[in-house]
Amino acid sequence: MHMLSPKTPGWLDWYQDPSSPELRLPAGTVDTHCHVFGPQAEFGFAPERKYTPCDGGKDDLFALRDHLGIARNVIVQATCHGADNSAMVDAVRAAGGRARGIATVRPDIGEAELRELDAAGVRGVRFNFVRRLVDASPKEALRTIARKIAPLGWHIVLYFESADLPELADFFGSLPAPLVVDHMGRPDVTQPVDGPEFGGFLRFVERHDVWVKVTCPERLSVTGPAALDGERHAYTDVVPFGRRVVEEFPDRVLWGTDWPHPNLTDHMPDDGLLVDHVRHVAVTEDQRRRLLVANPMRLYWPGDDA
Ligand code: 0GY
Repeated sequence: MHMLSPKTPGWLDWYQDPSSPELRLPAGTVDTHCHVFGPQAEFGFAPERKYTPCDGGKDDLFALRDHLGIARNVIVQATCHGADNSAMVDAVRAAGGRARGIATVRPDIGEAELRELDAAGVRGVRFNFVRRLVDASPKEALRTIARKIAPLGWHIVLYFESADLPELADFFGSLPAPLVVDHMGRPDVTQPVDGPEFGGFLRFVERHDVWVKVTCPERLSVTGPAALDGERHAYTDVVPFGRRVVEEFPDRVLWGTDWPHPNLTDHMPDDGLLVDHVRHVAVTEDQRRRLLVANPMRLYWPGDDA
């Protein structure tokens, strides 16, 4: 057996005993942003990875899904697995129709392999521009991938830092497939929600009919997990950003846990508290029904009733 790599120092493990949320999620809720890590002994990590995580396999993901009252998952290929999608595909298959996948592929991928991923439940690719996570890919290589996946009806999940959007927006807008943005484009939440940075992001979303994941308050927050007035109300500085996106684009917002929460070193979120955060960004039942059920079903299970 090969030697297992030690976890990146300082890296926190996912929360072992998540609380039960006060919010009862609507039936059919989809977690559109989560990952699997290994387990490493079964699905080794990629040599080019920038971090080595703890294990976070499909059984633990499905246990969390059931604990929180989630019906379905969209499992996004994590960078620690590079372009080897086997752990993600194994998890999607094991979910028996209750999961979809987002893959990482190289530009030389063939049609047969793409069709196999599609049959397994993959519905998109992720393009990652976050420098601490991946080496840069030439735009031409990404265009090639986009041209190959578009005929399958897949979409492109974009992960970037907010400061990089002005330089990337035209390229994104030229891609021949629907766009989905991770974590609200990672706004600097110390800037005003009406300021130029988030305003530029909202205009980009409007112009290109982009879908937005209202995810990762724990990653964006500066105020952190401290609960307000003893209530289950954390990450309060992120709330105005989530709320703005939900109000402006009620039919193109998506939600997810981001379990097992890669690369967190200061605190690890209680996933039950993350569910309760949803009450503060989607304040009406109708907003929550769209965010949690109707929108992700339209994107990932079109034609299926929740
Ligand atoms: C996220 C965020 C991060 C990592 C990854 O694939 C990944 O490694 O996505 C991050 O470090 O910000 O979406 O899980």
